[in-house]
Amino acid sequence: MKVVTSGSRYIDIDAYAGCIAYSYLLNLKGINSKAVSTAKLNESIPKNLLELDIKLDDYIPTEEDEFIIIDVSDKKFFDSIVKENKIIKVIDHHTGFEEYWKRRLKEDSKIEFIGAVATIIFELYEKEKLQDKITKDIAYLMMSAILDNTLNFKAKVTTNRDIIAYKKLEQIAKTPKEFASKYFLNCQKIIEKDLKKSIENDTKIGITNKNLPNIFSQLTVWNKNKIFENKKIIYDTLNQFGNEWILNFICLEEEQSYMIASNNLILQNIQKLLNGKMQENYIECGEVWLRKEIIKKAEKVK
Ligand SMILES: [Mn+2]
Repeated sequence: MKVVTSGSRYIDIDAYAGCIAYSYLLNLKGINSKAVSTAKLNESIPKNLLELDIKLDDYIPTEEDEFIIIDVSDKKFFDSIVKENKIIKVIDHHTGFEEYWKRRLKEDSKIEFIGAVATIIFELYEKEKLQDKITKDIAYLMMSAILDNTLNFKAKVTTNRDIIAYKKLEQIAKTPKEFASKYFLNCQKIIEKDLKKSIENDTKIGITNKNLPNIFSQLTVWNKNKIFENKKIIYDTLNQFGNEWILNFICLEEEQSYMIASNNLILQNIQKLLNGKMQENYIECGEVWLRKEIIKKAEKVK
């Protein structure tokens, strides 16, 4: 049995869609395979996608199992079911371990720095000339993964390959134009239902850069209004972690980030870095920033 799996702590829609779509591809080729995960599913996988007919598989481990890892290549983060010496393939788009896997797995290591792992998997269907076998449900999953991981194509990690794969999947799924806003609004519903938990789940503690506070949180929504009206929850949630924090609040409808911080000194520093428009107690950035891009930029400042 080939077991297609991903990360350990939580997985996002890219990992979820990637495991299911790749396992489906193997089965189409006559290779017995399962998509398996023991991780928590995060806010990027809304209820309507979990309710599709195609899902993760149940799994009972056997000695013969071999593992295919999707959307992660750092061993520390592999799903607990993975047996290190039984890994036969890695498909990922994160940097850091590409040399190691290339040496160990040769052409079975497929680590490429593009917007979404779902894009790589769509291209593998094309390579096998099996793209006509992609079902609507699988197309929905892969489209959602590309939307999420590229932030609706606004993140700087987006490549032309992601855009092309999405367009082709759009034809397969025959989705209306507003598929993207609907997807993000569905994710937003989960966030609004438990804002505190959503913020906690994406708060990074231990940033070590003199231009940034130690606590750096991130939240992505389609429309900010409801959450913006109730900023108290944001302050209360992040104040639990410490008194110096910043939140990168990405609003995709407006195609920009808002920066909210525990004090104005932090906001002034971030404004020097990103050149946004300072408002009373937040910054309007005018463009979408990802936390990892902001950290990278802060590290370049002497
Ligand atoms: Mn990904």
